[in-house]
Amino acid sequence: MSEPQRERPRLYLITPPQIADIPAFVDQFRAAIQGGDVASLQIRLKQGDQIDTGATRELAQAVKRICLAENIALIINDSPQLARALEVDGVHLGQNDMDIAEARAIVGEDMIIGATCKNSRHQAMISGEAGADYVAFGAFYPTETKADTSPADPEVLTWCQMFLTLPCVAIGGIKLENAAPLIAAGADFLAVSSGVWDHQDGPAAAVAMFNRVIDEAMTASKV
Ligand code: TZP
Ligand code: MG
Repeated sequence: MSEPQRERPRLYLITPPQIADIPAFVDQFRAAIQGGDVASLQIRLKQGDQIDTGATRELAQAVKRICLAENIALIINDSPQLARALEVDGVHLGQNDMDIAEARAIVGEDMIIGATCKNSRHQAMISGEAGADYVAFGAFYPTETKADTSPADPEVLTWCQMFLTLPCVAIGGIKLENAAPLIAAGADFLAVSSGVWDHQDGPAAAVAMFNRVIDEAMTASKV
């Protein structure tokens, strides 16, 4: 008898780092999620190294109802305080942001906390012990969306499938053409920004095609 397959991987959208026209972006987001399955949206709006609080608030308020209606988890980057104030579903923390335990005390038991682990199994284990709900690895491919990335090896995703119970998110430069090996290696979620928003056929077509790539890669996956 064959082993039961892991759950179908899903798409985790990340906003571009800057958005000039928030209402226009909300329309793009609405279109994108008509393209196919989307698990979550992370609002990651930056002014230099800092979170752009004003734009984050505006966008969160504009997409909250859509996310609720479509069962899409709305996640805020960097700030547990802001995630709590905006009553979103989760917060995503980098290694230079707040400790997971400290963040948990702010956001409460029910909010999702995601932890960036770059390429570190050790970081993933301690993040899990501290109460993270998912671990994110990357950057798997070169990206222009974030300046200070370091390379990650797809093997870390396989390790995560084998040894951790937490879901793992793959991030960094993921496009339609390079996503399949990450799914085959064990990614539970593909976190994608420019690969969706800047796709030449538009975000809805990109979401549809990413879903097709996920289905095809799962058929071939050994993990
Ligand atoms: N963290 C590591 S790489 C990255 C982040 C936020 C950027 C992801 O954006 P893209 O455009 O999908 O490479
Ligand atoms: Mg951060």
